[in-house]
Amino acid sequence: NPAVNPKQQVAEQAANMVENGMIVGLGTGSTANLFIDALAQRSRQEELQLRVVASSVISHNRAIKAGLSVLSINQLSGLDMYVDGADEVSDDLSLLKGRGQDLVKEKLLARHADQFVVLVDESKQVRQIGEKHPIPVEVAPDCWQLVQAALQQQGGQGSLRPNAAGDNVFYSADGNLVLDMTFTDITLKNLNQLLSTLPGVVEHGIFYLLASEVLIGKAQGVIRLTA
Ligand code: DER
Repeated sequence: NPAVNPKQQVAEQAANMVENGMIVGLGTGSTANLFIDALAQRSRQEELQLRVVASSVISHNRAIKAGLSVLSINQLSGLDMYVDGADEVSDDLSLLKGRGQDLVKEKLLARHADQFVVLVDESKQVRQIGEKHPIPVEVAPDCWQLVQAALQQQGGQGSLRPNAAGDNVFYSADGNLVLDMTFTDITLKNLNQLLSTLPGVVEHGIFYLLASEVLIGKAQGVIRLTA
């Protein structure tokens, strides 16, 4: 039904991919919220036996309110599926994430899930990751200048993310600072390698070849990209 909001369409399609008995990871953001609500509705209608685990407090609370059976991350040794939005998606299914504040748990659940399903509308499609937004680099608070200097040596430019009010720095859900950085003349593969191995970097927003599929909601329907 093309009249339905494209993000709602992909949320419902992802909810229909969930199998009875699964442990499902819940992302964070407006699209993840639509998925949580669609999954809860389907679970009620079909009396599914599901357990869910959230990447943020806000998604945890939304799932409880929706009547889903919620686990904590420390109870998990694995999960069947993780469903989340993204800020940018490229054709090879690499993603930019982390414009929110829950990047650490989002990537943790994405990496350890058997299946990582990404929900976007076409506004998130880019030819190259980093095209529309800086790369979030989440750093342990004391390390931000050393990390910034190391990234500047690699051609990076950027600064600490300010808070919403603009009168302080932004702190993530895990109490870290975030450097929003732009880079030129470096491949995504090499940038992922640099950011994944630099001491002081807790997490970063490049999800290099992590997604198993991406559902893109468009006016004329849903496009499904698979790895
Ligand atoms: O923080 C993130 O990485 C989220 O995926 C988020 O930025 C996407 O949010 P949206 O679904 O509200 O666009």
